[in-house]
Amino acid sequence: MHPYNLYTIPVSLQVNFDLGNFEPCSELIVRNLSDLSSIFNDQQALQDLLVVENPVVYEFRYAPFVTPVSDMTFGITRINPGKVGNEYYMTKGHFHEHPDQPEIYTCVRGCGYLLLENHAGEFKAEQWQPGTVTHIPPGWAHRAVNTGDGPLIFLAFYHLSAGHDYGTIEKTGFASLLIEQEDKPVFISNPARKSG
Ligand code: PAN
Ligand code: ZN
Repeated sequence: MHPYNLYTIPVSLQVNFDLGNFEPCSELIVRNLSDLSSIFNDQQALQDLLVVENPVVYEFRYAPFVTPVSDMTFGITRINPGKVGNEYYMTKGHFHEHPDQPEIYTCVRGCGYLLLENHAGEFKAEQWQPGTVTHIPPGWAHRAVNTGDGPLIFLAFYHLSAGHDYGTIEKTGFASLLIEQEDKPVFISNPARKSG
């Protein structure tokens, strides 16, 4: 049994696209820099930052609309602007636990990239601006990266039962990193890349 309310009659919520939140909201996950230490390449830069502060890298809010026969879920993520060394702030990234589960992301504010990688090691990067909708097919790990000066805010639509498998992509890392060079985002291959 999951702990969520049952929504057998239609309901609505109100999203604030500027702030990247919605009301009413009961489920909030905040990821600080210290929660994300394994995903950044420059470990020295990470440690230097953590000595001074432990900033919020991103916040993720979600609303599971669970009925006895369905579990559509709405989510909104706000990634703050920032970098660790020259690598931009980004989400942890994950595969879905269930291999038949897709997702749709919609960028509503800011700019960046969605990095995607499947189990065969095929890598793709989708450039984002407000209004970009990306379909994430089943079997593709996904990570959003904020390359802008302001927040990157995106909506997510998925099934709650899709689940999150963080461990698989954490072990290998994504094939490419997005770093800033001469004020521009540049892809480089991940020096810490391990084969799966
Ligand atoms: C999203 C993500 C959200 C936070 O709703 O869960 O953006 O990213 P991480 O889960 O990688 O920390 C989603 O893809 N749900 O399936
Ligand atoms: Zn997902």
